[in-house]
Amino acid sequence: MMQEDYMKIMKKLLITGFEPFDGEQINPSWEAVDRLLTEINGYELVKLRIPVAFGEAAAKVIKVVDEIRPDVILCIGQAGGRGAITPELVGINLRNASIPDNNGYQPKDEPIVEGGECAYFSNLPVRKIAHAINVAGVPSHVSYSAGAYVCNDVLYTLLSHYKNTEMRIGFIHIPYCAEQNKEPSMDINDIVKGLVIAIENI
Ligand code: PCA
Repeated sequence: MMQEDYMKIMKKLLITGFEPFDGEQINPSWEAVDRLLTEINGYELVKLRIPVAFGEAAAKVIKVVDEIRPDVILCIGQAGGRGAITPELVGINLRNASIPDNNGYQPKDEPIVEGGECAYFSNLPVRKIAHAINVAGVPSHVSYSAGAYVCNDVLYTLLSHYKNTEMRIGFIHIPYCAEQNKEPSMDINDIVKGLVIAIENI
């Protein structure tokens, strides 16, 4: 009985990471999500691995949101070339891919939602999150562009889909991890540490 009461007051956070893409064997976003404890800052974490596929990735998130009704959705993705953990401020209504997604689809200058708003801001406190991660010694700053590939597709689609709800939605890009032998990279433990701090500050 007590256990049930306790479970009822736990808030739920759906956290997603991506499958590998672009010839990589791993995606550090999923590696980091997989390593997180399942309870942080009063949130029960539900972890979901999503495909690097336009449309499909966001649809999978929405399906699980409908099932589990989380309070927060936090999506994580790899941003090769970045050296810091970067909470994204904005999702834009644009698909433009320099490489095909994992279904072989490579859109060029297409809207995500035909006739939709140009952009939506994340409603997570991205500055507070970036600051807190930095203070803990892990490089972090706010990003003003999640790109126009699948990560932005997921962020924009979720912000658009839940725009008139209480749903809190954020996206954090992370660097390559050391195992991928690409630069710049970040130790997976620092990536995990950064994500924990992010969850502590949402
Ligand atoms: N990064 C890509 C998609 C999947 C991922 O991890 C992006 O930044 O769009």
